[in-house]
Amino acid sequence: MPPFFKRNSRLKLAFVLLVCAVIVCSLSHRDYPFLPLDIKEKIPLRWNTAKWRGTTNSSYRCGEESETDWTSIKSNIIPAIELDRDRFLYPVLTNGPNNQLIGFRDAVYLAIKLNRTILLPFFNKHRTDDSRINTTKLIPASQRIDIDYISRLVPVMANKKISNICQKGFDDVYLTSERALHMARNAAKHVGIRLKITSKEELPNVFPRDRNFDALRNINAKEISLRHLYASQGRCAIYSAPYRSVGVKENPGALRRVREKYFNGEGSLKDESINTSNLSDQELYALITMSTVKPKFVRKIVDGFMDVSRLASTNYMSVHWRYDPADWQKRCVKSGRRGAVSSMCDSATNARPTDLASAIGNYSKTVERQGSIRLTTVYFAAPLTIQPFIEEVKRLIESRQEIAIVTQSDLKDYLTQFGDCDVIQKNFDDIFSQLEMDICSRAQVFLRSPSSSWSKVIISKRVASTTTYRFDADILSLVQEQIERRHYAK
Ligand SMILES: Nc1nc2c(ncn2[C@@H]2O[C@H](COP(=O)(O)OP(=O)(O)O)[C@@H](O)[C@H]2O)c(=O)[nH]1
Ligand SMILES: [Mg+2]
Repeated sequence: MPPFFKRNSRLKLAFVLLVCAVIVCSLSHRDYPFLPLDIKEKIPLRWNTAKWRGTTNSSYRCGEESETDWTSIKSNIIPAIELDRDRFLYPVLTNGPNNQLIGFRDAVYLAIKLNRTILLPFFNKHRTDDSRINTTKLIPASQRIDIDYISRLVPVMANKKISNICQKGFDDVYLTSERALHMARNAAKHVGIRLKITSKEELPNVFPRDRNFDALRNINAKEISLRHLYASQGRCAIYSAPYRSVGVKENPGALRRVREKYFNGEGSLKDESINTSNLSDQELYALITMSTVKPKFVRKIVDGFMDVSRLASTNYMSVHWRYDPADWQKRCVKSGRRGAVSSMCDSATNARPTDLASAIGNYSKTVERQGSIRLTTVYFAAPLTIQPFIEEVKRLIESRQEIAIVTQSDLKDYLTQFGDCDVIQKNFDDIFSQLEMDICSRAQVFLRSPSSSWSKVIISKRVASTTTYRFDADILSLVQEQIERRHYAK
């Protein structure tokens, strides 16, 4: 410190304050803390290492430190569709996990049409997920999709690269509705990247500018329309709240055509480049749907569970019952419900465990009669918030001794072997839901819950598979028949 400070304490204080002010200024210049980037892209399991505690069917173990192997992806995978690797799209996903997945697919579609590389986003835990409170709400992309699969289709960048790639800020904000601007601002804060401000209006560079724009209603999937709507050349664009926002969605015919032409028997893309001008918009969307599959660790855990529970060696029917009071049924208490929602609410709220047990038992007999498929077991999936309801259905089905039943209590037992696996414990509900989806999607018959994206994602997967599932049906209608029978029997 200069000698004259020793004599003058006021000057000394002023000097200290000045130094503090400089430090504060330089920190705030960073705009936002680099929060989620501290979350490592962990994948729970490792493969081809020691056998797990002597189990015979698996050669994997908990691998806290294992991360997406980007070096291997870069050196071994050439994407079927090449995109500009110098311009990027960062999707901001919204609502429940399967809405996010569909939103991610929309974002990949837009990225292809705009010739941009996808920066992998974070996904979010569902609002009923208890672990949001103790740990984090964020889920790295590698815990929701298989990064190898999407990398075979298009080039994608690791989330952590965003601080380098977009360090000067997001040039443009692509909106799906006016509400999405607020979400883009929040997401930008989270990843620590500012939205560039246009000089005159002090607003971010927003596309489209029409305040009444709503992508759900007025969008056209054609490339020319999308390029016109999101007409900007900036390096980094943030795409806020995609969900059914590109004017195209899964189509059964397109899924089948694409599977036959571009995928091999195991369901991975053939190793050849794809010229997108030879594809219809629906076929392109089908390619994306089939390239966004569950992560490998989810599939591996399910392989193990299927063996232990004997589902793998039986003909089983899976049932998804989505209608929990804690989440789905909330829409039923809103005033003014009409039409389809109203009648679904009536069935969902009146359904008793006996209705489900009878509906499941009767339908398995119908399948046997009409399709000569003897179903010996049911896998019954439902949100963790209605465990007592599930257990009651299980008890009733077991007491009738017509068909065996496996539920989440069996899956939970199986998962106790991963008790020391931190990633699984911290994201238990999220991973559990994905495991149940995978179990449901492999069944010989699937009874879906209408209005649920959880069910819808499974249906697309089944439509795209090499098997034709003739007996897939809607559980709510089957249950409604039982409610009516009960009513008229009074
Ligand atoms: N474990 C489990 N969770 C479920 C099931 N159905 C719904 N959930 C929970 O509810 C969420 C559903 O949210 P979302 O993916 O938006 O699907 P949607 O609300 O049905 O359209 C999931 O993420 C789970 O947390 C189920 O059958 N099993
Ligand atoms: Mg939802």
